[in-house]
Amino acid sequence: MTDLLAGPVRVTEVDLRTSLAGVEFQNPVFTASGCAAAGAELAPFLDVSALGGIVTKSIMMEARSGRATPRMAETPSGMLNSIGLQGPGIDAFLERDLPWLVENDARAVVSIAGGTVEEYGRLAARLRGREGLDLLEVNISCPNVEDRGQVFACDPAAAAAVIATVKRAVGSSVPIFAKLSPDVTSIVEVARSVVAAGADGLSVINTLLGLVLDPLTLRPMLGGVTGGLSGPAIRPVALRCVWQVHAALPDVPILGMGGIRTGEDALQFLAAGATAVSVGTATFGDPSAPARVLAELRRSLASRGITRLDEVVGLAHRPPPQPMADPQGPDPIGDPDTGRAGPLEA
Ligand code: RRO
Repeated sequence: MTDLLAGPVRVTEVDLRTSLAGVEFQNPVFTASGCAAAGAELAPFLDVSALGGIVTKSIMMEARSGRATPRMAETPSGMLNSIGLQGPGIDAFLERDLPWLVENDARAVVSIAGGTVEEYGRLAARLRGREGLDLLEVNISCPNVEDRGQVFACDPAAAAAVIATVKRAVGSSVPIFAKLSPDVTSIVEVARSVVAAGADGLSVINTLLGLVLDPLTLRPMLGGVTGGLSGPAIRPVALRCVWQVHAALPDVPILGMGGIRTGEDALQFLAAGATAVSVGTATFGDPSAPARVLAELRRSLASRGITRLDEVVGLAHRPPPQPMADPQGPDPIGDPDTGRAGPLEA
């Protein structure tokens, strides 16, 4: 067994390959949806083919200009965004963006978003069987226009309806990951509901709904009033969600995200139960962040003597290693492996 906490530092070759619902990726570091459009913007800063994959900005049926500006506001250790699903629409995406990813040897995780269950179904049908589509991420953090703008991801039944429809549309052609919102009482309840409806994996988590006021006018900073909070400020929330979902559904692969900025952050998400991670907000300050996080993660695993990624996935749920045997004599409270009593119990 690998002792993660003690022992001399060994430098090891690390096998970083990971598998998400049966699809193998060369490593577990992906971009996060919404932080790098469809990947081309990152190409001047990193090799897109060297990452685990590129997760695209959520695409809708039609082109959209998004919400009123301003669309971003800084917060302590994070930021708020209210982009409003700006995007080119599925036709342009299929004609230009997906082929670009294929031509550049990037693995593509395509994120889709809809205002109705039916729109999700139509998007999924357009993507079925497309060359280069490795995974489908279903962003259910969208207002349901048929239900007073109630966010799909905040209602287990509505979330399940989206996933069941997408599943019917793609069949077994591509695994689907449901992207969950932390803005719920029980993220495990939503996770169970979407998995029962056919989700092959879960992306955990989307941003948290927040508000920033302009300190001078005391009015909302963002044109869209509220926005999604991301960055290191949400990392403990995201880590808690990954932990809870993995504890409840240990066989369901998780793409973990929320404030990951370093290889050590990524390692924590893997230990909490993620099979891969997405780097999002960190990319705005440092467009090479996903590549740096990957390099740091590799070093961090090697320095712990870990040779395969699956040694660390879910590790935080296992009991910590027992202290080394005391060379001075028997442990006074007994041997935890044999159960044999020590002197205090004898
Ligand atoms: O476009 C957005 O404003 C947006 C989306 Br679709 C999302 O899923 N999460 C987010 O923080 N912003």
